[in-house]
Amino acid sequence: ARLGAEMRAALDAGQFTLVYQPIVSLPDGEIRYVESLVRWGRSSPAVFIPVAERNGLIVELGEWILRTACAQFVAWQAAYGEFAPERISVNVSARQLAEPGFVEVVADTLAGTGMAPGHLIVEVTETAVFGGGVAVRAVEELHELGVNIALDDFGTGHSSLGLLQTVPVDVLKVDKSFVDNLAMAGRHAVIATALIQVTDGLGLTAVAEGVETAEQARSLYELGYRLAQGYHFGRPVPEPAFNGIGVAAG
Ligand code: G
Ligand code: G
Ligand code: MN
Ligand code: NA
Repeated sequence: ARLGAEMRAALDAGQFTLVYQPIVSLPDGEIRYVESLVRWGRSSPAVFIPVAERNGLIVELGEWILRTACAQFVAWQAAYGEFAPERISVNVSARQLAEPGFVEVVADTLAGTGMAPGHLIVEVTETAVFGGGVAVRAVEELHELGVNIALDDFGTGHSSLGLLQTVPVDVLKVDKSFVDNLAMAGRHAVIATALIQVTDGLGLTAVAEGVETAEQARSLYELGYRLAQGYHFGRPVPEPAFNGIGVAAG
């Protein structure tokens, strides 16, 4: 309860910030998208986001995150032109998806910031949409608006390839756990290979997450991955360097 009250005060005092992590093309490492990630001092979002989900503050915090990310994206487009990212992604929790009026908030935010829906990616977890229901309807409505839908951490939650048939997914974010063990040419490499075949076959965009080494980037490229994210290419920062010069896959 104390953390909840502190978060309420922090939101009013403007103490939350966003950082942005590059999602780059392989093999050249040029920034294509950015993922927005919330920060609050030294506390981890892995701790405070679940608290905000339980006490309901995620709704207001989530609206602030969405508005801030969209406004930042539009400002980058104006400032960087062709070197600005093509898309920005925002993580959305199960609670937000289930909130009545969420889709309207997204539509109003896009209109208010002057951002075209196709530039936005909403990242949801498999678990959030697994049970169907209101969360899936919200995702369908967002997709109809022209917003891109990404399935985050794919392969770690309630993974089902059936989800790709019932939920309108545009981007599959292949979890770090598969990337970590690629070089061992074992199970993880087999799954990473299967997932790129599925995404290519379905016309989806695959993003490999948690790429930390040049060797992983090179292996992913050889498997057919064309987009990657991870510390090797850039950590989440307030302002990535949009200069068209990337960290090559090696
Ligand atoms: O940024 P970091 O890797 O520490 O994030 C830890 C967890 O918090 C991840 O699961 C991430 O998806 C989640 N997270 C980070 N930023 C946001 C956000 O803006 N909204 C939501 N709902 N979750 C976030
Ligand atoms: O759940 P989600 O994928 O949204 O969470 C993203 C989290 O992963 C963020 O907290 C981000 O800081 C973290 N992250 C991004 N790239 C890497 C990486 O290369 N290695 C590790 N360990 N974490 C990463
Ligand atoms: Mn994410
Ligand atoms: Na992820």
